[in-house]
Amino acid sequence: MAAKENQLNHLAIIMDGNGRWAKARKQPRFFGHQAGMENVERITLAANHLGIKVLTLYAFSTENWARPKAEVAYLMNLPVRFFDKFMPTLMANQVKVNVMGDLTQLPAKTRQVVERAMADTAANTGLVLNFAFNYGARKEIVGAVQTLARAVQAGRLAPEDIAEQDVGQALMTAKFGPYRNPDLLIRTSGEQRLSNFLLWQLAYAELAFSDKLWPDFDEQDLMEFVTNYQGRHRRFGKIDESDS
Ligand code: V0D
Repeated sequence: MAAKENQLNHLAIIMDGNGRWAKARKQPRFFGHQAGMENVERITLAANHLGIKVLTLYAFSTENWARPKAEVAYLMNLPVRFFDKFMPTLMANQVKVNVMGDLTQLPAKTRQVVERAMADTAANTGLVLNFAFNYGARKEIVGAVQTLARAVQAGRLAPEDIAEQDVGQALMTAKFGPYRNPDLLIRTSGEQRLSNFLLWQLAYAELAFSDKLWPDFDEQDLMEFVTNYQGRHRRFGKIDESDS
């Protein structure tokens, strides 16, 4: 059966406000990252129960290598801690893990843990939990352009035949098939910017902003945004979007 027009299949979230959350409690930044990490589990399970197919999460701090060394080291170790703590719950709920971004530049331990989590959950049939980690949209698009240029050089593709679908196919979201483009983007913490997140894939997405800081954004908030999306979308469900 075809998915309902107003079904939210792919939700993307920019998880912002963790540092501010910690500061408000007179705690160091990592305290906010820890609380933010715990909220990833809570929102993942809630999204799974709402029937969302793909949840893409972006902590745009990953891109920000200019942070103090100790903080970057702490952030790079978050996947290790995340999977240590939550893998049993992810398995019990059939959550499938994907990580998109430049994994080659990561510390060896981080890359191993990430690759192992993807392998261990590969057969799971529930929600796809997709982390954008060491990810930048422009970098992703440059990679797609390089893939297409190689196809042209090999004589498999003519420049004038390059279509939107070809670009979409060369992006890291291609593996999500019909769900490759987010239907809705939520950014927490009151900021209203894309910060180099999924520039191509968000072309037709609804954009929504919450003033809540990420550690405070709970199941109830998610439910409100999803319900609102479905309500708004019922009227526009007939408008067809590009499938690239
Ligand atoms: C820090 C809120 C889990 C944002 C969430 C550096 C601030 C907690 C992961 C994670 C972050 C990433 C990949 C993976 C498994 C888990 C994570 C970052 C930040 C980016 F395979 N939490 N988390 N990644 N924070």
